[in-house]
Amino acid sequence: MSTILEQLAALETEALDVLQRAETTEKTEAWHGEFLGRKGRLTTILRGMGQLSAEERPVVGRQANIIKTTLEEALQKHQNAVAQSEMESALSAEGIDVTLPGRPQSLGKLHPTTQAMRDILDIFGNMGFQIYDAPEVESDDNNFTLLNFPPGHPAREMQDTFFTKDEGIILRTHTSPGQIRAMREFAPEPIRVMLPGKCYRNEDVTTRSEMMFYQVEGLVVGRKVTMSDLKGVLLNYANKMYGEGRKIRFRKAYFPFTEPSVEVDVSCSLCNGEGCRVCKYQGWLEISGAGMVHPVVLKNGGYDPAEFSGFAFGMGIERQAMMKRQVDDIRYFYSNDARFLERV
Ligand code: FA5
Repeated sequence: MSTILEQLAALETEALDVLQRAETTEKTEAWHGEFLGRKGRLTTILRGMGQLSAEERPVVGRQANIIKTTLEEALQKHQNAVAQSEMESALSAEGIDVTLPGRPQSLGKLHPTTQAMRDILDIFGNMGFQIYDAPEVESDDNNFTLLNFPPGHPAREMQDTFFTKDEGIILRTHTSPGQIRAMREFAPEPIRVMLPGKCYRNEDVTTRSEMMFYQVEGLVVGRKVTMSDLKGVLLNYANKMYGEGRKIRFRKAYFPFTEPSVEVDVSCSLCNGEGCRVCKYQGWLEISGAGMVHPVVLKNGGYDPAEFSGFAFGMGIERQAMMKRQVDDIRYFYSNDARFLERV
């Protein structure tokens, strides 16, 4: 009898020891099979009870039951602990650290041409100008003839033109043909409009020139519109666009549709007119062509030049954006390089 009791005691010690080292549910199940299962080691020992006497059997049987209960309870406790720790490690593996900062989302931004156009239209909008939309595919008449470029006039060569298959229909080379459209719509009422949009010129592409670019045209017609009004409007624009304290200057120029005609410069905002790399050491940057609307154009628009006068100006949007954001090559604008578009 004592050998069976010894075997039982040894089994209990070993089983409890092995159980402590069973770290997974799988291992605890294997432990159960090995020690307590139908073919397990406890059953195997108890098979030897057949050889015991009738007095010995209940003693051994009681002891075997005590050990079985002890082992089952130990298993239950250990299984709970293993399940708990397995759950904790699964949770921490999948876990979300709510204290981490969020990942920044890239929102995209407006194209620099759109930004410049909006800035410009905002400034003139505050001066009471309305936006007037005119088409990019234009008649030769509106683009040239009615703007006082007679057929064969050498000034037509100033703007290399893209023609269409249709006789007399071209891609507009500037926004000025919109002047004729606006005047014909509103005459004889006074007008104050901005005409934004794309223009096309069959030119070599260089750091300063594209074949497709944007302009915005300003046009004011009324009974007493003067050159000083033009200067006041453009000075106010220059201060709003390039910062307070800007000066402007007019240089004499030639456009067939304005008389007198000028090129308008703004004092460089970077060097304050001292001269620097951006203004090519001139102290001035060109912002616009401008002038008083030519009497022939007023007449073509439906106004009596004896009674009405007007001024007009036309500026290149990319060139304004280049000056404001210090971009040195116009070709970046439409080459779709995201690095440029993100930077400016
Ligand atoms: C004109 O187009 C006139 N219609 C402007 C005007 C309007 C004068 C009203 C008087 C009254 P010009 O050809 O200079 O003028 O062009 C005006 C501006 O358009 C230029 O100063 C420049 O900023 C821009 N521009 C002209 N050609 C290109 C080009 N190929 N690429 C980019 N910008 C251009």
